[in-house]
Amino acid sequence: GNFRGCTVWFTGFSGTGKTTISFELERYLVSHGYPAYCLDGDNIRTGLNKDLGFSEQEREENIRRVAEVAKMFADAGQVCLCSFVSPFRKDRDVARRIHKQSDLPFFEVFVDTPLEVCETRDIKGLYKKARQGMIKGFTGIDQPYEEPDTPELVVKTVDKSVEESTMEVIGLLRDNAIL
Ligand code: GGZ
Repeated sequence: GNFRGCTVWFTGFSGTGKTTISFELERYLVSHGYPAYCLDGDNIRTGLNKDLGFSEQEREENIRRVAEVAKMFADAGQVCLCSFVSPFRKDRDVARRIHKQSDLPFFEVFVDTPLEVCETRDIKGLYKKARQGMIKGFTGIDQPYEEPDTPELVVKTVDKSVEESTMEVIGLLRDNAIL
């Protein structure tokens, strides 16, 4: 067929549900015959980027490397699903540019879950540690998060199921003739 790869870039605070949505999306796509693969902190920061921390400069380098890898996945015909806090607009713009230079579709999805909700969920207990000062430079606590101005999609997760959020992204891919 005429299926082409692309990258879907999820951005938002820790605990928004980026990774959860991207795993559900991967499951949906693969079960419908579309090759898809997830990249996130758990598989990138333990390997390729294990030399990087969370300073502004290290996040910039983290995002740059991930974007280069995602570009290759997309070029190989995969739907590459990237879930990174990626708090800085300029870094996300670099990721976009890296794709556009190779003529590969890039979709920025802002997972818009309020900080209070993420902090209340606190799945990994990281917000508590950040509040106690045990983790420095935590996004939303003592480092900024710059909201996207013109993302391709905004997903609000409050009072919505993972399946509903996932279907919104599927809709985006359909609207753009990826699926
Ligand atoms: C933000 C941090 C931090 C700090 C560790 N700030 O919920 P998580 O645990 O699994 O997602 C967060 C992840 C962020 O890594 P990214 O590679 O996505 O960040 S970035 O895109 O900004 O480079 C969180 C955990 O790692 N974590 N320390 N200080 N999140």
